[in-house]
Amino acid sequence: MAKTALITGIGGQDGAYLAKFLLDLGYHVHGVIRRRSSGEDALERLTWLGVAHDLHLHHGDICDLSSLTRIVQKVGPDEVYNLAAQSFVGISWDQPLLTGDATGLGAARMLEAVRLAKPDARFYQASSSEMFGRVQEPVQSERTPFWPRSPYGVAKVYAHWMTVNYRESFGMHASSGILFNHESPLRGEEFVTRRITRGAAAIKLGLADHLALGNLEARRDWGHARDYVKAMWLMLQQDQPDDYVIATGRATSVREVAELAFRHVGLDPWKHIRIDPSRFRPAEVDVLVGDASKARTVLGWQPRITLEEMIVEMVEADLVRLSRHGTAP
Ligand code: NDP
Ligand code: GDR
Repeated sequence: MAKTALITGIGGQDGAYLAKFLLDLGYHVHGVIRRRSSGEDALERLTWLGVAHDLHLHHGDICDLSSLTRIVQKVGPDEVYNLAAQSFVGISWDQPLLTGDATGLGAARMLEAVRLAKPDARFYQASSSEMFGRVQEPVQSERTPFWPRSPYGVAKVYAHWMTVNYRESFGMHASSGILFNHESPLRGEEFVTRRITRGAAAIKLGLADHLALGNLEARRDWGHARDYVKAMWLMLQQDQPDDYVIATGRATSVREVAELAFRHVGLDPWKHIRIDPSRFRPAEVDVLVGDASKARTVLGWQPRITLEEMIVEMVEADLVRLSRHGTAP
């Protein structure tokens, strides 16, 4: 019999790819979306992937326990993926309480909704490499202690431990994926890879002449969202719930990503990139690189798409979108 999945944050980058992945497996896919005054925008990514009409969508908010409980009760999911969050690290210093509410307490609310309405559902929490922050080991694994460096990272640590706690306290099948950065053409426009690919495309098309960036020396372990949503699903197919690092094992600087994107369209990045000091963060995470050997051994998971392939895919998608709409970033 077809399984039923419920995804919070279904309109986001990962939610869209996960929805498509699960639909392709034959799941009934339900999602939680927030009410907006301009309704269509919430489905933009799902439309891009051609799945917007194959889903069951429910209005709810990760800050509103009663809506979440009602949705879980109504849907009766086999699997719940909690992806909803205020996910932008940069803004979490400006909105620390909202970030704590949505990104931290939001996970607790979702765990409560599942415990109350469908306690045997399997639960996935979107944890983050930002929890490692000021890294305590050069390569981070499930055993590396956390030292978050932003209100976002702090909120994710709370959500992570609540997931572990519900597993230990109530025997829930609750797993947490500690995912390192993952990108795609559906990445939000404020994140650095997308700023770079969109900026390179805009300059190439003559819609802009420069791109403002912050810290070029930050290094991240960048993978592709399409590869990473498969790891989420694999975690929920295991007999035992557990926590897994999902990463490529390769760190690359913002500077190098800019080189890749601009060179792809035949531009010299250093003629166009300007440093904007206001884009530096109050506390920076200098370098993150993950050890996903547990996921490789237990889940049989490994990344397929290289950073180079991903950046080309992103630049090409931005060229298409900007040519169509003709707007500057
Ligand atoms: P996005 O920002 O693209 O998506 C977040 C989703 O959460 C959006 O659909 C957003 O809805 C929704 N959301 C935000 N606030 C609320 C709320 N109050 N109630 C209901 N829904 C809400 O993030 P990603 O897809 O990139 O990431 C998915 C999850 O994984 C997030 O929890 C993120 O923190 C985490 N993560 C992401 C990583 C990455 O590199 N992408 C790495 C590690 C963890 P709306 O569109 O209405 O704003
Ligand atoms: P991150 O992603 O904070 O790692 O969080 P982001 O792309 O925002 O920043 C990565 C690094 O690039 C530097 N940087 C810039 N960042 C942005 N956004 N804009 C710029 O102009 C810019 N210039 C340099 C940043 O300082 C940083 O060091 C992402 C999110 O998806 C989180 O939700 C997720 O948990 C983590 O990845 C893993």
